[in-house]
Amino acid sequence: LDRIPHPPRRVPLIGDVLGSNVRTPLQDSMRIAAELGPIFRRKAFGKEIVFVAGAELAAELADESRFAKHVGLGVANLRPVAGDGLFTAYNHEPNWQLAHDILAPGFSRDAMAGYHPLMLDVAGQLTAAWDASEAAGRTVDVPGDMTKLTLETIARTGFGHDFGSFERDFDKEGAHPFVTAMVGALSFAQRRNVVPPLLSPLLRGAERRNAADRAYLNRTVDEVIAARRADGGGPGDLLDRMLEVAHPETGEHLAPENIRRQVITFLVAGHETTSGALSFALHYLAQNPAVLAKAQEEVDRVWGETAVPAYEQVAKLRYLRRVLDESLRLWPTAPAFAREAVADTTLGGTHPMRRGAWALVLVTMLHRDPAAWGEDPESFDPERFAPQAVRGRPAHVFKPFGTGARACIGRQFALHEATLVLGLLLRRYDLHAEPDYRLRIAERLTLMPRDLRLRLTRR
Ligand code: MNH
Repeated sequence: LDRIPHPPRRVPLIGDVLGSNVRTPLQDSMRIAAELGPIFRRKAFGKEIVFVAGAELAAELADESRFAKHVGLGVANLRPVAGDGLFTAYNHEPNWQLAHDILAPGFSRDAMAGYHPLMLDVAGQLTAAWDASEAAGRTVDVPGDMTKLTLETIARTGFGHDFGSFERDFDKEGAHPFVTAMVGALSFAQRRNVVPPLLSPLLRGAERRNAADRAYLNRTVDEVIAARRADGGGPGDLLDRMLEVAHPETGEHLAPENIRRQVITFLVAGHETTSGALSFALHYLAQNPAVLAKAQEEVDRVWGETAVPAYEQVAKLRYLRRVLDESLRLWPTAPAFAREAVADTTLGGTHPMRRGAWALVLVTMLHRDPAAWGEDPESFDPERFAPQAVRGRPAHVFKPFGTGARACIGRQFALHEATLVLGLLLRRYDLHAEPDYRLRIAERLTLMPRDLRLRLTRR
């Protein structure tokens, strides 16, 4: 550990907290990475965390024969909410493999084609709301509306549940209580990481709120399951799989308590990150008129006169997909993941790691390593994802969906949903940034462009 650099001013007991802010732990780590290089450590309140920011070391950590997902930090703090659900399960917990094998077919091509009409319905609610804002000359709240869209999409496609997000009057009623409870539980988990144990009595009020949030999440999920059971089954969606499908080899079923955990897991994991990805992409489109024009030209050409794009027409928006990838490169909305050694090993030939020792991959910095991305990694350029550019790059340098066996199960779902929605929006509107907007990043467990509003005009 001694050979790994750390910030210069360490304070006894509290550690490297000078110049850091509880609201921006990720952006603080990015600044430190820029100074200290591809591997460094930060100490906060007795916990020492090793960060990997460079492409070469990150590629080693992606080697599944030597490393695996580590459930720690923010992920472990979600266990009270998500238990042994897919995202928060320890590698050794039997429910991970069981649920993975039962649910993976729910993300096959066929399954996705089945979700497509429901995704279109939700997108239609978004454009109806945006048409009204456009007609009234109002700007739109991008992260707020994208969160409504992605929550409705996963709830309806996965579980046949309608939260009615678009029918709510946000100014009068606020966000949907499920969203409020979820954001509350996520922020609480985040805060847990940065508040020292000595100060944790100060969290008592927050802990009570957190317990109430968790109870609300559980109650909502139990209602959704009860409704499905009362209907005697649904359209073969994720919830049907959870309730009915047996493991193809062992014949085992998911237990009721585990189903509750999985539903919460999918409602949370299935919407926050996609909402951020859509929001960042819309920001970059509005800031780069040439990119916007090119993407609009593609949608007009590829979709042509088709009023309603078919499932197969979405993946044909190749350029728009590059826009999305480039947004996820600069702001991967799940900005870090942890990897642990499966046996004693040496990282980068110099850093010995015992079995179980772990490091955090700082994906935002991996995605800015000049060795992989060139000398101007901060610039937004979708051409970085043109096929010949991708072929010229080493493996394991683009990891917005994590890596290995525990990588994102919802990747194709998110990419289909986001590309579809961006295509529909660009076909319909020109996007105009607010003149004085400067991108600022809001950090929860996921990233969002803070206070992003756009003005629309119908094309
Ligand atoms: Mn998703 C795991 C990013 C959309 C469901 N997701 C992961 C991981 C990353 C990630 C990174 C790995 C975390 C780790 O190693 O600790 N996910 C994203 C991003 C988007 C996204 C950037 C959108 C953009 N995820 C989705 C969607 C769903 C989903 C949509 C569901 C419909 N993700 C999951 C689940 C896991 C996961 C479930 C855990 C998989 C496992 O461990 O088996």
